[in-house]
Amino acid sequence: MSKLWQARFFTTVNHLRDLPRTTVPEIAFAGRSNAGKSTAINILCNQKGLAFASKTPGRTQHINFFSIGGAHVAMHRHDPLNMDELQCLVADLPGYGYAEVSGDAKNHWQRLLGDYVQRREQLAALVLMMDARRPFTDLDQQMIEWFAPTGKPIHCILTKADKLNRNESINVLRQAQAKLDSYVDEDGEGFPFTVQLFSALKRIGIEEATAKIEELAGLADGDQAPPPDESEE
Ligand SMILES: Nc1nc2c(ncn2[C@@H]2O[C@H](COP(=O)(O)OP(=O)(O)OP(=O)(O)O)[C@@H](O)[C@H]2O)c(=O)[nH]1
Ligand SMILES: [Mg+2]
Repeated sequence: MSKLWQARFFTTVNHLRDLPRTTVPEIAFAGRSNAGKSTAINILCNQKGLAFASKTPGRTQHINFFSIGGAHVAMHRHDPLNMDELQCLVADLPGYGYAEVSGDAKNHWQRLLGDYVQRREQLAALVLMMDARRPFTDLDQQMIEWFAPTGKPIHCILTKADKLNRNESINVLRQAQAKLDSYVDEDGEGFPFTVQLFSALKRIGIEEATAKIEELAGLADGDQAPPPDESEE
């Protein structure tokens, strides 16, 4: 059983000043609206209604945080002792690129996103969810360029792989890896960027994503967290 299965709703944030004053590592799920972020969080946490997933794009407009460890403790900012058991936070970021959202709201959350990914020290890694049929849109690349200078890992998850046949899947994965390898810093060094295929519908890539996220969140380390038992998933 994965540690992610312990996830509980923690808090919703609409302004950077309200970010939780926690120090545990955070893993943030970013991606275009409708890419499948909330659906993937629900699957990975093995809880149907945890992150709101819907057929109406643009529904996740705030940053929703979920906690791992300290499972029954919601955020009490004035009572940090309650957070002793907290091990990690998972953030479901507002989807971007939803054309029908008006100017102000769009600007608000694009700024919220940009500032959060660039400045949040606790953010350990970004999980970038992209529809496998059209990965690396301009806004996805913007996200990568915002985050790359932090030197932290990005794990790309190509969602809805059930829409591709076997050959298409192989090609998309290969092209995505090549695209990620093409990012280099001023010294020509690559970045810690990885990629995989995923389908919530056909349950493709769940174990791979779980293992990667646990590793990035520091949940897979030695004594505090036994390694996930593959046979139970
Ligand atoms: N075929 C298929 N559809 C999926 C998959 N994952 C999600 N969907 C569908 O894609 C739509 C959007 O999924 P969400 O999880 O709400 O997307 P989101 O990225 O959270 O969207 P926002 O909250 O708007 O940012 C829903 O209709 C899901 O049922 C998948 O693996 N395969
Ligand atoms: Mg969502």
